[in-house]
Amino acid sequence: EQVEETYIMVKPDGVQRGLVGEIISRFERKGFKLSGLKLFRCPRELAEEHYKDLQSKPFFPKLIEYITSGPVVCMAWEGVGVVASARKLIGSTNPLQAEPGTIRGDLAVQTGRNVVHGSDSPENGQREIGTSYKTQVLVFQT
Ligand code: YYY
Ligand code: MG
Repeated sequence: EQVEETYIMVKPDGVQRGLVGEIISRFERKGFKLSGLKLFRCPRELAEEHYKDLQSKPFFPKLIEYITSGPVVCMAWEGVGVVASARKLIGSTNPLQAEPGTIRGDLAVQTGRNVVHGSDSPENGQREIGTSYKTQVLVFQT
């Protein structure tokens, strides 16, 4: 078992609804280590890079529109097994199918407004932290 990192992002609806503290608190209480955090408005190019695996999906344009619609809170979380565990804490993509007790299960109803992102593999964790967290956005407006 080795320490890994995952990229967690509170999406614009989560920030707007005031759920940042609630979401951070769930990862803190679980016992993972917060290793980076920033608030920014994601530029279109970064959003497209972040979600590049979904480029061919019919919902891609709406997804990019949504994720760039307001400020997001980007985080890197660290720990043994954090990638898979964070996905469990977050719950299924469709909040109506997400178990009660999960973030999406407790706090959301729409797939297109599911309040939080979490990496699906350690490789994507590294990639997404590199894309959205470490990239310097020199001109940004929240
Ligand atoms: O990893 P996760 O966020 O649970 O789902 P993905 O399949 O990676 O899709 C990313 C993102 O796209 C999802 O959180 C909402 C949106 N989306 C959508 O709007 N409609 C779908 N049918 C599937 C996903
Ligand atoms: Mg995904």
